[in-house]
Amino acid sequence: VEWAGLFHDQGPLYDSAPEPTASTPVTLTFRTFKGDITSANIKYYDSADGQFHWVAMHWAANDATGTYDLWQGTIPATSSKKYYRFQINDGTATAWYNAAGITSSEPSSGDFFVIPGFKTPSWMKNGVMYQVFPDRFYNGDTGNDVTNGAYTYAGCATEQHAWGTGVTANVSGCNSAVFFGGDLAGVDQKLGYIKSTLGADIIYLNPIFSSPTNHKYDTQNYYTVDPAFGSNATLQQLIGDVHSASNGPSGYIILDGVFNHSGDSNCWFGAQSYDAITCPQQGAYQSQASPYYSYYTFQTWPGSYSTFFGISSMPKLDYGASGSATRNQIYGNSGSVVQTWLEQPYGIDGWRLDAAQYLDAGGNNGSDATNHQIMQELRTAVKSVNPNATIVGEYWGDASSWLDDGTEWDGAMNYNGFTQPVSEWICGVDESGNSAALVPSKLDSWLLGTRADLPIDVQQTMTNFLGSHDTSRFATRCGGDIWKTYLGLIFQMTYVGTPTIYYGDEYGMQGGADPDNRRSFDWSQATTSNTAVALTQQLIRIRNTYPALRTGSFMTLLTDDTNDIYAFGRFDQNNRVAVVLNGTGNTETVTVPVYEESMTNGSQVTDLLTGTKYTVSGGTVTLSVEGHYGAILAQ
Ligand code: ARE
Ligand code: CA
Repeated sequence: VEWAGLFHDQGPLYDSAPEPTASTPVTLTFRTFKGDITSANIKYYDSADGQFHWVAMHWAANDATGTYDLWQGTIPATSSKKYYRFQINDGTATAWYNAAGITSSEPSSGDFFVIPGFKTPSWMKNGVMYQVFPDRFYNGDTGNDVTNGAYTYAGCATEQHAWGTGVTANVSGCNSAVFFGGDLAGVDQKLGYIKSTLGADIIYLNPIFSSPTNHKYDTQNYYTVDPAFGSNATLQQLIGDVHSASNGPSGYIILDGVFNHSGDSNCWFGAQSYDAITCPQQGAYQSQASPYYSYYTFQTWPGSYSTFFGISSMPKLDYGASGSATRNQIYGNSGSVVQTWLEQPYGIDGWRLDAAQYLDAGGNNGSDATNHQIMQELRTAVKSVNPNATIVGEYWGDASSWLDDGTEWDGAMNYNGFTQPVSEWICGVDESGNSAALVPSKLDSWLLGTRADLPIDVQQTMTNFLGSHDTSRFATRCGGDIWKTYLGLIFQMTYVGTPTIYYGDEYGMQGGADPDNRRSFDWSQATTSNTAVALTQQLIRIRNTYPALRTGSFMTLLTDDTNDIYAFGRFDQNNRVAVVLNGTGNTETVTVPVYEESMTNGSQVTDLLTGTKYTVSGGTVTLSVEGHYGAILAQ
């Protein structure tokens, strides 16, 4: 069996029903070199009977170039989850093929998923996300700014900094008390930049509910927008304007759901206060008779309690058993925290779940049956308000246990399957800045392996970002070379998953680790006369024009470790695109084997970035690609 000819994925040309229902049969197409094999079989595991089943495939057609045979077989429709792999025989040898790759002996993991009834929101697959850290994006209302010494919290007096100055506090340990004045009115006023200029249509806001710190991960009140960011009415206005088509494409908005812990100033807890809020009842820290006592876990009351990472201002919520007061409060019914913001009059489009792996009972830190049960209940709550709303989990490793059976999250922040490998390839360091170089073949197998862990619908809604509010800035990690940002942007906008721009990354904003990764946005850069911003705009337009870049197949075309070139195909019924990325600093001449995605000899392809046209010959395209740049060849 010639391994180089074998291909299948769950793209539209190879899978008749990537989102099957219980009544949809799934017809699979498998590619081999022409005349190479004598038989092929689908072997699938059906969770309904716990057995493997075989489907003999039949020859169906040749591809457009005449280079390949296409074989087909059908998995019958039922409501149960199934996992499939292929067995390929040429009369003497056998090969096995599944999402994790090709092997000569039968694999025991890495099968493709069939999950009847499961689908992720199509707006997540087809959109581009823009992440805003509200205090640092734009000051739309100076009337709500936090001034110097407005209050003292956790021993830190608030500090008001002028836009564009450093993010570090005067008093060490008080970084979270530094305020620049950005707010929701500011995001609203700049929707034209996000939606029209850049073309992004999904806004993800870091926490906005009332809290004493600039990052607001220590929630005082889950039902109130922080006064420094505006009011609930400002949020309602912003949501309406995001949804509206009057300032760019009609869009979507997701909020940061910080449900592992509250702040210690929350009335439920009541250990610290910093403003004039009077709590109607005593919190768990103040009285064991508090109605909220069961919301937290005390080892010894009141001084010793479970927290997020030992941070006393972030007491951990105790989710108890199904139906507990805490679960009801956070997501149990209409009027719970999760549901309130999904419901009218607000109508957000989903939640990013902070520290999602840790939600648990009894002060435990998750990754067990209770955490998964909570996530399933939370999903049910979200979808009961809006089946089209999304859930994006925060997890830095392999998140597949929350994603592989369609009952918990719709996607996750893709540190593991995008940020980390891309950073190592382009910058030569990992997301924490430690030296780690990656060659294209290793990059490719990393990406393949992480995709293989996930159902296709989830692959397409993993959020792919170059950096976040928890990592150093991509531009800084890459040593300040703006060309590496160009390459990162091209990769991000052509890869599988929801591209996510952390505000400022579109112009190469600099910054080290937290808090330096949260500098105030430089509005003088936010114009298409900035080359990176113009490129971002161009790339988003290209992505929006070619569905193949969003929901098409992904096929590796070239991993050239010597010349540091990585090329892959994205294609569907209507378009074939070949993306060529140059990891070196020099212009290189590259020959890419495009016959692999059935581009025929003599046909023309256009580099969508430069407009240059090339002709396919000998099954390849030869082109020149600038250093730390790329080409997007489309047919
Ligand atoms: C602040 C200071 C820090 C200081 C810390 C402790 O800025 O310099 O070290 O206080 O005093 C929020 C704020 C932070 C703040 C923090 C604590 O944004 O600025 O830090 O609260 O007050 C792990 C968690 C993951 C978490 C990251 C940061 O698993 O959930 O650490 N990310 C979320 C948010 C954060 C937020 C919180 C959680 C808390 O996105 O912004 O912090 O609500 C490996 C591990 C991961 C680990 C990761 C990073 O990959 O596998 O589990 O993530 O490293 O450490
Ligand atoms: Ca303000």
